[in-house]
This record gives sequence, structure tokens and C-alpha cells, in this order.
Amino acid sequence: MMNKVMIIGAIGAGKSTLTKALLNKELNAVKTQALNYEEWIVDTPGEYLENPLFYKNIMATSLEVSHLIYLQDATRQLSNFPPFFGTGMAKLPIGVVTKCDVENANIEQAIYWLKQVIGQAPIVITSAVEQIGTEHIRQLVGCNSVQEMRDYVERANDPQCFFA
Ligand SMILES: Nc1nc2c(ncn2[C@@H]2O[C@H](COP(=O)(O)OP(=O)(O)O)[C@@H](O)[C@H]2O)c(=O)[nH]1
Ligand SMILES: [Mg+2]
Repeated sequence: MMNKVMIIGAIGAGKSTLTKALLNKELNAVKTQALNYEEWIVDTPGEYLENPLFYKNIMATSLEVSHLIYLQDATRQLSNFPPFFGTGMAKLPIGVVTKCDVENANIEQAIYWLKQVIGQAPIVITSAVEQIGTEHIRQLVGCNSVQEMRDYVERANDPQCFFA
């Protein structure tokens, strides 16, 4: 199976914008109302995370992918993830902080939230609009184990991409 990633995050966190940036693609900018399959990425509606009734959909769709991106918007003070949400998912986790380009972004707070969600996992600080961190995500989705992701992060030697 080709490695694939499903992106989970709150409404407006930047899932669809990141999807576009990862694929270098112009997708239409309308709000994501349903699962959106684009090449090796499954973009999800923010409602999937914000309404616990949809958790079963996240679980079911995760069976189709190798990796899950847990997306945290650095411009939001709150997390929509229940604690340890990611540790119950049997897929390779990647924590992603979005909107690091925004002046009032609180990256430390976003990292703190992601650590609560995914435990031990790579975290990448990104801006989809400035294409910061996107290549790290592509490389991590190409990895086939946590150890491969660890090795990649070590080789990359970039403070914007680290193991929590
Ligand atoms: N400054 C900045 N804005 C972003 C970034 N990513 C997304 N946005 C903006 O955040 C808003 C919501 O993005 P969208 O991708 O639709 O969020 P989604 O609901 O998670 O799919 C849009 O206005 C985007 O332009 C980013 O990296 N930097
Ligand atoms: Mg969207």
C-alpha cells in the first residue's frame, strides 16, 4: 500500500490549506463538508474532531491510511483534541503546528497541546502559506515506522521538526 495520511484538526485550523501546500495544488477553497481524497491525503471536515459523534468516522477512515496528522492551529489558545486521543489510534502519528507565520502565533502552547494528544511522536512547525515545514511532512509520510521517523528527524536536524 502506498503511504497515505489523514489530516485531523479543528474547523479553520488549516487542514485544507495544508493539503494544497503538500500537493502544490490549487484545490477549491470551499469549506470541507465531507471526506476529501486528494492523491495521498485524506482531508477531513473539522466537525469530525469537534463533534464526538464523528469519532467513529475518524476511526473507520483511519483504517485506509498509514499516518495521521494531528493539526493544531498556533493562533488558537484551545485544543479540540481530547487528551491522549492519538495514543488510541494504531497509525503513525505526526503532530503539526500550523500558521507559524502569523505574528501572534503561540507555537509553544500549540506544541504543549499536541504532546497531550500524541505522546511520543514527531512534531513539525509549519506555515502552509509560506511553505515552511511541508517537506518534512512529505518525508515523514514516506516513513514506515516510528523508528524511521525518528531517524528522519535526526537526519533533518532542524529545530522546526523534532520528536516530542
Ligand atoms: N497565515 C496563515 N493562514 C493560514 C495557514 N493555513 C491556513 N490559513 C488560513 O486559515 C483559514 C482556514 O484554513 P482552512 O485550510 O480552510 O482550514 P480547515 O477548516 O482546517 O480546512 C483560511 O483563511 C486560511 O487561509 C497558514 O499556514 N498561515
Ligand atoms: Mg477544510
